[in-house]
Amino acid sequence: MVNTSSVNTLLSAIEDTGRDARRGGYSRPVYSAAELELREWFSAEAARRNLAVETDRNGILWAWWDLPGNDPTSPERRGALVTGSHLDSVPGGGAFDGPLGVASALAAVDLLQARENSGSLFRNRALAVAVFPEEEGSRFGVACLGSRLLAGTIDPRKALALRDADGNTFADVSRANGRDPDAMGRDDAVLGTIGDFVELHVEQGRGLNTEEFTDAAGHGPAVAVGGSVLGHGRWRFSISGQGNHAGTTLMADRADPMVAAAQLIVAVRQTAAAQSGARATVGRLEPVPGGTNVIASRVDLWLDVRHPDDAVTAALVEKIHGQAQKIAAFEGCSVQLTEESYSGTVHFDPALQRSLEQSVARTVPGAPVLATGAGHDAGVLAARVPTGMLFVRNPSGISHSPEEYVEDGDAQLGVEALADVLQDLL
Ligand code: HGY
Ligand code: MN
Ligand code: MN
Repeated sequence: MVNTSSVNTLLSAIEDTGRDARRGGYSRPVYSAAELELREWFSAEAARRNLAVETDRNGILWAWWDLPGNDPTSPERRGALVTGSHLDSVPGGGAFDGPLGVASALAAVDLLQARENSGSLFRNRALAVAVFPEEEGSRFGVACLGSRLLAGTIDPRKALALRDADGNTFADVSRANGRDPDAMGRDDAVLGTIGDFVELHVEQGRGLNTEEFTDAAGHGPAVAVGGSVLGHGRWRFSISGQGNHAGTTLMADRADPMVAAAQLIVAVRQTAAAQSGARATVGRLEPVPGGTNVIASRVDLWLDVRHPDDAVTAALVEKIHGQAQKIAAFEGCSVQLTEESYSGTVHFDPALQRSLEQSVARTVPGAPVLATGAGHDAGVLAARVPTGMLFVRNPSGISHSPEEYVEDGDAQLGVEALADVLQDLL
């Protein structure tokens, strides 16, 4: 009998991996020592469950629970059921964004294997737990890089040329971690093994915690079914001015890109606040050279814009670009805009969503269907295979922060709901 471990035990085993003393929380960029340690942890936990662990050409980890008698070396895995999520994090991220989905998948396998051993589960297809690299895009700048490569929704040449803050290309780092960059990109053989993909994820936002679903005593459904993923993109503004000395340059003689950047950030907030349903954020700004006594010569800043209607997102970016040009000109600077990534709004497969609603209702009656404002690999893979999501209640809704949190009991309910979902789909 495989010694099962609860999702909370699984998560506590990695609670010290990749802690960020300066930012708080965790910094686990793809292929960093921390993320590699998490890959080792995952592979060991999968092996303990007799899952066959493989890494595909794009660096995606697959842990296979093949059908009884299937030879894992040459199985007919077409149309398998896949669950999982990611292990990489944003800088200073929380403990649950990604790992909750991976740990819950492993804990759900425990429940399913116990049900099969007791004769209450019959499977007619294989199950795999997948771990997608660079979901956050924290190291190479494009979110869901692994699933985009698999799905063929990013040009591999563009992906492989992406550079991290130290100038390493994704190609070099992938090669250093055992990949062949020339083989990376859309993988129809792997896509053919995915019949359905279901991702469990910590809720990011307060959907489950609104009065609509939770009473004054805090009682309400701990799990929701995903309905859609908000369209979202990332754009880089490079504002160039005149680098100079902070002490010898009179105020009237300056072309300071930092001042232009500051005005642009305020304009971004005002523009988004005026458009219902829009979210726009500048969370990252890099002055060059970045000295205390130096007027910057250039400032790069990154814009994240999201809205349910892709046309509105495009119009917002266009408007912000116009504002940036005016502001830069006024400051004697120039500005360049580059789109780094974009994913349109995705509605999950309706039939799969209905199946998830029915299965989840057994463990979590009244579980609602919620949209999410966060991007996910399930949103990217929806372009190629039926995908669905489950969200587990996060009391504060805070995410991409050390304060992200899930109650142990809710995490366990999430595992039971996921196990029921997987059992019904198997
Ligand atoms: O940015 C996102 O929404 C996701 O967390 N990568
Ligand atoms: Mn995230
Ligand atoms: Mn995530």
